[in-house]
Amino acid sequence: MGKTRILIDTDIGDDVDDALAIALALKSTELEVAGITTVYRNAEMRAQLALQLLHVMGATDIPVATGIGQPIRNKVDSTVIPHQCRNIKTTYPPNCSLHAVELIIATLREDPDTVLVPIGPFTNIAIAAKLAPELFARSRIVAMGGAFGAVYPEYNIMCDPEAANIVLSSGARVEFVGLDVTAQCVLSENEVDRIYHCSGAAERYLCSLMDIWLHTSIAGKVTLHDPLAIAYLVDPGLLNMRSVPVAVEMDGEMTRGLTAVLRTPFRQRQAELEDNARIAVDVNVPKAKEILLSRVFNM
Ligand SMILES: [Ca+2]
Repeated sequence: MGKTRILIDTDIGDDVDDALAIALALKSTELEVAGITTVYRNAEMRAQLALQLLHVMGATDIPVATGIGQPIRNKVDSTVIPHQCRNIKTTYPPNCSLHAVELIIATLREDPDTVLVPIGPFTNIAIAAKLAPELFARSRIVAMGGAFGAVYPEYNIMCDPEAANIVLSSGARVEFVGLDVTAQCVLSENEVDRIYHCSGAAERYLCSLMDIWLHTSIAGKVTLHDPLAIAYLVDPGLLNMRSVPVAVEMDGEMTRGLTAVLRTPFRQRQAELEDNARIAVDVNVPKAKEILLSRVFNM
C-alpha cells in the first residue's frame, strides 16, 4: 500500500503533544509529511519551534509555513511567546516562502488525496476552505478536536468556533479525534521515567520539551491528544469511529465552542440532521501508547 500523504496544521509550543505528534508522523513509514503549518497566537514562534524539531530530526526538507495568529472572531495576544519556544537559541531561516493558507491549498492542488491533520484551532484550514472550496469538497480531514458527549467545549474548537463551523460546512470528510477519547491516553509515571532515560539526540530533545510542559502546565501529565490523530492514520483499527450529525455551538455564554452531537427524539427534526462527520468513540489505549513509545522513543 502507498503512503498516506498528510499536512499537519499545528499550534506547537504550548502542550508538548504537538511535538510528539509531529515526531510520530516523521517516524511512521506509512505516512509522508508534505508540510507543516502553524496557527494560533504567535504562529511565527511556533514555526521556529517546528523548524527546530525538524532540524533535530533531520527532516528540514519538509516545508514549514507560518499561518494565522488571530482566530476569526476571538481576540488573542499574538505576541505571547509559547512556553516551549524558550529554548530556541538559533534563528531558523524559513524553508518555505508560502503563507500557511497558500501551502495548504498548494498541497491539496498537487495531490487532492492529501489528508489535512489540524491539531490546533482550525483558523488556517477554514480560510483555505473559503478560498478553495472546490478542493475541500473532496478532501479528507482528520482533526484532534471536539469533546463529544461532554458539556464543555474542547480547546481547539473553543479557540476558534467560527473556523470549526466553516470546516464542518466545507463538504470535506471530517473525522474528529475528540478529547473524550484522547484524554484516556495518559503516559504513566513509569513511562515518562523511561522516556527520560532515552539517550538519542531526538529523544533527548523531545524530553526537554516534555520537561517544560510538565513544569509549566497545571495538567502535570503527558496526554497523547494530538499523537492519537496521527496514530489513527497509521493504524485505523486503533479507534472506533461513528458517523453523526455534529454542530458547533457559536453563541452560548458558557458553551461557545461546544461540539454537540445532534441526536434528537423528535423524528421530524432528526430528518433534517444529516451525519456530517465521523467521531472517535473508543480507543485501544495500550496500542495507542505502544505506537508512540515504540516509534518515537524505541521503547
Ligand atoms: Ca495542539
